[in-house]
Formats: sequence, structure tokens, C-alpha cells
Amino acid sequence: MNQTLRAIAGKFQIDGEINVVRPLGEGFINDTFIIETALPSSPNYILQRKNRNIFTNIPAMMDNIVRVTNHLKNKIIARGGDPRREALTVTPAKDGKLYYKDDEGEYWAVCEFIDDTIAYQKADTPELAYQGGKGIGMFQAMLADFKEPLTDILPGFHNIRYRFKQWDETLAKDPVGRAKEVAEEIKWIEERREEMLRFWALVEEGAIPTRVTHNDTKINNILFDKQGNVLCVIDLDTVLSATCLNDYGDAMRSYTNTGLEDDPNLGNVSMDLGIFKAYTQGYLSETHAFLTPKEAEYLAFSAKYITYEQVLRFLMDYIDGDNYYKVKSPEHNLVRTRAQYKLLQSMEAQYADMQRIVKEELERYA
Ligand code: ADP
Ligand code: GN1
Ligand code: MG
Repeated sequence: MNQTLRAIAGKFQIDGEINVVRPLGEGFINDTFIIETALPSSPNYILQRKNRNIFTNIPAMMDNIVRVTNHLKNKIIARGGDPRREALTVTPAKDGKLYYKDDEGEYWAVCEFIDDTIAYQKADTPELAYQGGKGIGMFQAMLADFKEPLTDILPGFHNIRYRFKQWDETLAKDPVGRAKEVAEEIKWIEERREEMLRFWALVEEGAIPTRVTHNDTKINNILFDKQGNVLCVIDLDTVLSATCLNDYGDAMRSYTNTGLEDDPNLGNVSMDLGIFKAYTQGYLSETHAFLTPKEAEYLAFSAKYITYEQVLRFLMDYIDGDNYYKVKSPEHNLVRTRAQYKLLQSMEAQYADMQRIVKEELERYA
């Protein structure tokens, strides 16, 4: 395998001699490796086999990423930052393409490894949450004047109407006969269907605008420096034109959880209001100037929306026979479903406080 990985890495414009290629990270979608080069003067690199079942147009995805990172780099240079540490740098293949397609039809891509950084799996302190909020806020703010349309490489990604279509089809098929075991969990989804569609209708009508957004803002998709300051937003496979509420909501789902995303012990799982407040402060410090009143009004709701969507996606994948997310055991998607549902319930119980905090934080800028 390593021989093959080396050969694949060798297809890219790597600066210096390749020492070793080894697995890295905990992503659920792609396979990630680090390419270590021989000399300290050469950077290391990230090599990824992109998941072609999920990403059906990888050339367009890579093109989106390069257009977005070029835009970010110009902004970073203009404010005196380091464009190779504060934004991802895609390394093209030797033939100039942004990816390499191997003999089995698998797509590979490379970017520079940003060293001396930390990817956290959990936000343990309000300071870290503030920095994460600031990071995504800056990302959105720097992209606010990105005018050209991005290719929609994941139609319907955070669109709950589209997710319900998949959901209804999956339940009707029940391909591995699991639906009967999860009648209770299915009820959790159905009870909230109308509430979620009412919110999504605002996006469909244009009452909530569309912007360039990240769409996968969990904490391990941000690199922090050793001092705990946000450095760079990574995992740009899902950059899309969508509502910025998806980014805020998805971050809240990830940062505020006192347990793990797949915690088997539901007693560990709840929403930490202090982390919610700190992330909101960081996020608004960068976004208050451009958020519309409607976006501001729905910030707290978006946390429930994306957490609900994640319950649906994990449960749907369980019913479907685990075709989307990587799983470590046959029950893994069900464990994830229950843990995310516990988080959703905790948000519902604290919803009035979440709304109050957002309102108070916004008033600072009024
Ligand atoms: P996935 O799509 O599978 O989640 P990611 O792009 O998020 O893959 O990468 C997985 C992990 O690899 C990240 O959480 C981070 O720890 C690490 N990583 C990815 N890109 C870089 C980079 N450019 N520099 C340093 N670490 C990185
Ligand atoms: C996936 O790629 P990764 O592991 O950062 C998923 C997200 C989910 C997340 C749940 C393209 O993110 O949408 O919210 O898992 N990415 C894709 O942890 O589906
Ligand atoms: Mg990731």
C-alpha cells in the first residue's frame, strides 16, 4: 500500500524528496494521509483520496476550492497575514490538474500541510470556542464579496426538504430491514418535520440570503496555533452557496456538546451554554456588520436545525445499511443518532436562553 501511496504522491508537484506517506486524522468521508518530505526546508503535504460516492464531480469541487482559497489569500495578504498558513494551499498534479485520477478511477488531491497546529476534537474552553467562532466569522466575512457563482457540487446538502425526500425513499425501501427496530427514533424525526420545513421555506423564498459558506464547521475542520488562536479553516470540500446559518448551526452542534458526537453514554451529552455564548461572541465579532435582521433572528434556531438534520442523516444511514459515513461497528450510526438526539433535546430545553444570549450579544453592536 505504501508503495502505491508513494507512487500517487509522486504524481503531484511535491517540493523535495518524499520520505514517508502515512494515515492521518479522523474524517468520516475521505481517506487522509500525510506526505512527509526528507528535508526540513520542504513542506509536508496532505494527500486525500476523495470520496467519489459522495463527491460526484471532484474536478468541479477542486476548482471551487482553488477559487475560494485564492480569494482568501488575497484578503490575507492585504491585511499583512501569511497566506500559506492562514488559508489552504492546493498543490496541483504534475500535469497541472488539481487532482489525480488513478487506474481504479479514484480521485486524489494534495494540499500543503500546515505545521505547528492543533485540530481539536472538542471545545473544552470558552476561549477556544470564541476563537472558532471568530475563525468561521472571518472566513464568511472574507468571502462576502466573492461574486462568481460556485459550482453546486452537493445539491441539497443542508436542505431539509431534500433530506426528507431521501429519508422518505430510504424508509420506503428499508433495504436491510432495520426500520422496525428504530420506530422510536423515526418518531423523533417526524415530530419535528413541519417545524424544520417552516424554517427552510425562508431560505427558499430568499428571506434568508445565500452566501459563500463552509458547510462542515465542526471543530476539527479548523486549525488552531499552539497559543490557541484560530489559524486556518480546512476541509473545504463542502464550500457552497448556502445560508451562513448552516455554518453557525453546525459549529454549535459540534462545539457545545459536553460529550462526544457518538457518545455511548448519553449522560455525558448536553449543550454547554457557556460555550454557546463564547462561540456566538467570536462569530458576531466578525459578522455583525453584514448579517441581516432575519439571519440574526434565526441564529439560535439554526443550532437546532443542523443538529436535527444530523440526527436524520445518521439515522437514515443506519436504516440504509451504512453506506455514507465510515462506521466502527454495526451500531455506530445508531449510537451517533441517539447521542445527537440527546444534544437536540438539551438545545430544546435551553432554547429560550440561547435566544436571549444571541439577542444580548447582538445588542452590543446596535
Ligand atoms: P475529512 O474530509 O475526511 O474530514 P479533513 O480535510 O478534515 O478530512 O482532514 C482530516 C484531518 O487531517 C483534519 O481534522 C486535520 O487534523 C488534518 N489536516 C487536514 N488538512 C490539514 C492541513 N492542511 N494541515 C494540517 N492538518 C491537516
Ligand atoms: C462529515 O468530512 P467530515 O468528517 O468533516 C460530513 C458532515 C457531517 C459530519 C458529522 C461531506 O464531515 O456533513 O456533519 O461528518 N461531511 C459530508 O460529523 O457529508
Ligand atoms: Mg474534516
